[in-house]
Amino acid sequence: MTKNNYFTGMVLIVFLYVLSACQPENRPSPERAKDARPSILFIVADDLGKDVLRAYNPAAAATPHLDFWANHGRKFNNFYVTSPVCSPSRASMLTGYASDMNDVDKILKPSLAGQQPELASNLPTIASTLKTSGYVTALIGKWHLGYRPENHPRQRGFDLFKGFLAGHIDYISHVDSQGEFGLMDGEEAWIPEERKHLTQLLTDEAITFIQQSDRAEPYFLMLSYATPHRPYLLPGEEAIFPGKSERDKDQAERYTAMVQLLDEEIGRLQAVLEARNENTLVVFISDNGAAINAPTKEERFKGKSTLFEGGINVPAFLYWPGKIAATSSSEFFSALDLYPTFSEIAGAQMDSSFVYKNFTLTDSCSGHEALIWSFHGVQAVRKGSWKAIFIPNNDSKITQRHFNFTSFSKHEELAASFDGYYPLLFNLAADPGESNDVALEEKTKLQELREIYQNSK
Ligand SMILES: [Ca+2]
Repeated sequence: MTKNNYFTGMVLIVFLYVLSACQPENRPSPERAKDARPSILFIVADDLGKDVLRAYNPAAAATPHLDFWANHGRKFNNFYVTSPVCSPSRASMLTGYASDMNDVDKILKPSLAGQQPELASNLPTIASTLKTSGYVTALIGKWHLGYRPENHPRQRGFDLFKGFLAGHIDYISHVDSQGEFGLMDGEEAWIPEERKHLTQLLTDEAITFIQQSDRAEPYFLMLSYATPHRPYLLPGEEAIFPGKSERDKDQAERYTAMVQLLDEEIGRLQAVLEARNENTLVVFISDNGAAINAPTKEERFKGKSTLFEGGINVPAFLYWPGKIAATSSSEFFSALDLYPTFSEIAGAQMDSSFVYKNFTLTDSCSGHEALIWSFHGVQAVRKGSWKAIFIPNNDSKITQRHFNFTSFSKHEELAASFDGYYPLLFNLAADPGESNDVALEEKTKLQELREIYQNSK
């Protein structure tokens, strides 16, 4: 077992260790009539940070449509994804297993198609589980969990797929970074009747899908936007792919404009859902934190691809009128809780070996007692207000990213006590931005968090 495998192998075990004893209330039983079950609209944004939504940051530009769902549903203030980048995070969302089990611990690049481990073939996805349970399932938008034919979305539980396999395509030309046209309808090329901005095109498809549903069977629609992932392009602008370089100027402003575009498109969806007035659960999350938007360079580099809060603590909310009251939770929840949540709501039969089946996001229970992460050898633990990050002593890009552009010191004097890792420690109650490393002052607390990690073996 390689060192990386060794550490990612602990992730699942630790989630087991920290699992809270939540008692579900009023769960639907599998015997319910099919048409009584809600349809599920699962929307995933790409690289969307919390700070650009007014619902999380009063100083942000207004995002009225997303804020409506957040403020009229269950808003999570500490919802964590399992990874600070796209593919591993999405693999966990769909399977309920961390990367040690789902096999995806790195970004799946189209340039390495067929050469990297893809989504584990032995695991059901939420789509296949709900499909077996009688749901009509669809993925509209980004996949990013494999390029092999056996890992095509239609082979992993989705009745319908209209979208793209890569991490991102040009919003205007719909060509990926390799110069290949990216849009697919099932296994075929998807040539839209009208060339639109990708965000608008995906919304159009989602609306068509929802309007064509006849309610004889509920649906599970994963609407997987690329927005606001780079390249930052707005409707009416010229394409970048193929052949051109991304614009360097005004990246933060352009990112914010992409968020505004996403919010407008959410507004279109909301109008359709409201008009149909059906029993529909909406779940909205981001796959990881922001890549660029931050007022300072240091904060910017504490986002995507790092285990700082900016990389893994994401916007997340459930909206289910008449079922879930407007509440806000600061307990710890995880993207691993999505699979059991959707399965419970659908009354679907989960795999008998699935370990999180008594824990769902709609229950009025406390969250996880603690959470851990492992990403490219960097490890993190959160318990209560404390968060520790253990950074290996190597020169990898990910490792260095945790020190580059930040003011943190490598605690050489502590490394011997922490298996050679450089520790950082933050008290998030007093320091939510993780600016004040107190590893040297709080060695006992640091050791406690280290033991949570180690005891998970
Ligand atoms: Ca992402």
